[in-house]
Amino acid sequence: MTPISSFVFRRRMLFAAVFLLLSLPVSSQASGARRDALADSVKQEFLHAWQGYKQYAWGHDALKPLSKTPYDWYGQPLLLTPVDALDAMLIMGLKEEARETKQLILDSLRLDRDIYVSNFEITLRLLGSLLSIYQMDPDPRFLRLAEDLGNRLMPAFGSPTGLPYQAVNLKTGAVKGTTPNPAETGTLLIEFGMLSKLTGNPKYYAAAKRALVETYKRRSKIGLVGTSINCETGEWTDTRSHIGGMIDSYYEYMLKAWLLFGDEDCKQMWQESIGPVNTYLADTVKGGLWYGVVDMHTGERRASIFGSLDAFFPAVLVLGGDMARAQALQASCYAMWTQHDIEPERYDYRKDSVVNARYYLRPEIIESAYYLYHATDDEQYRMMGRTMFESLKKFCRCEAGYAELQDVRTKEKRDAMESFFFAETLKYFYLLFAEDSALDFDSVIFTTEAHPMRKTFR
Ligand code: DMJ
Repeated sequence: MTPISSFVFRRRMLFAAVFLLLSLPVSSQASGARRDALADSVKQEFLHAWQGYKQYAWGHDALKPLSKTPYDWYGQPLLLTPVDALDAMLIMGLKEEARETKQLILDSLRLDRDIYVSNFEITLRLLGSLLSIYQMDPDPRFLRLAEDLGNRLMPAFGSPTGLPYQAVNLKTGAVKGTTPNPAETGTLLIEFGMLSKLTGNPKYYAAAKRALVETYKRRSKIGLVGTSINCETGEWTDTRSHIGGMIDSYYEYMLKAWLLFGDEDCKQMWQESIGPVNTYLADTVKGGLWYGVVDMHTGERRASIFGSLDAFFPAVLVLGGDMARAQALQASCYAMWTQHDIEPERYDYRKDSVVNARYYLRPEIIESAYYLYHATDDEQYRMMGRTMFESLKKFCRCEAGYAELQDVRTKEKRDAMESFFFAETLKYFYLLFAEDSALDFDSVIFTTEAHPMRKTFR
């Protein structure tokens, strides 16, 4: 089923569901109450972690939750956590926290700083957030901040190929970092594209789309991309191909840019890319579906490594209409999670062993459970969510918030809590349990940082 026709199908199913709802048995009502209680519990945990940020790191990028100290990525604050977290507060109805956070951002977010920032990370965490906040709270100051930030990041696209440099100085526009990966070159179009739609200035869309197209144009004869590319020469510098970190959202944005903007080139790039991904990267082991690592030119298998970042792919498959692979892959992701009650960063699915034991409080597997629940109404995905939420509380909660794990086997904690814990992990848990009452899934496309972009910008 194509994504569009699957949406139409689901809309029809909605009418049927309304009739069903009217005749729900008491046990279903009870499960509805449990669901509300779970959504409320996510909100309480959000407040717990937010309280820690407020008390020990207010005005800084992030909180180190074990030492209870603030942390700024570039030595000077860009308010990464508050900006990334604000739309989650609005979705959860945390009005007072949202009001204070808005004030903090408008009073103290300063962008004219003499620092080199990652074009990719700042686009995801700041630009995407500012635009999504603006769609929820149309205060023109949010759009002005987004436009200012977009203009400061634009020099990144000034390479001879149009593939972006990795870092840009927010004050001077100087650039550095000549070997971006496809995630860095191809995960910009939703944010920059939306900036164009909302400001009426097409230059942002054009630059980000060119970066995506230039990456795609350099795919191998068998249709795959590598792990890094020189943005000045256009030559691949690492030819390993996979769907994990450093490539992941390159695929996600082709599909989403088509669905959000109706961009036919993106549709064509997605349709040309998903076949080779399934042909060469998919790997069935003991009946389970995984996606591994191959050489981009020959398709020869290089490794059987999968990890917490790869767990975004079931959600993308759902959006692309491939329910069978989405469900099979989510089952593998969940098996990876339950082995140690929390997923490792990297896992060898053929050797059945942990390769990198950290857990960064990542959201991807929860995001996929949310998409699958939305598409199937199958309670197993909410049960997965409940189990994962319980393990998170058990192993990662600490006095000042939530802490990453140094090792999922020993559950030793690590002194970090990334902004995406608020922006994505807790948001997706909340949406999985509260679902349509909190946000109409079909009216938005989520950025890779879980910022919902409304489709009605036109
Ligand atoms: C987020 O910053 C984004 O989801 C990105 O696409 C990948 N990694 C993190 C969360 O794990």
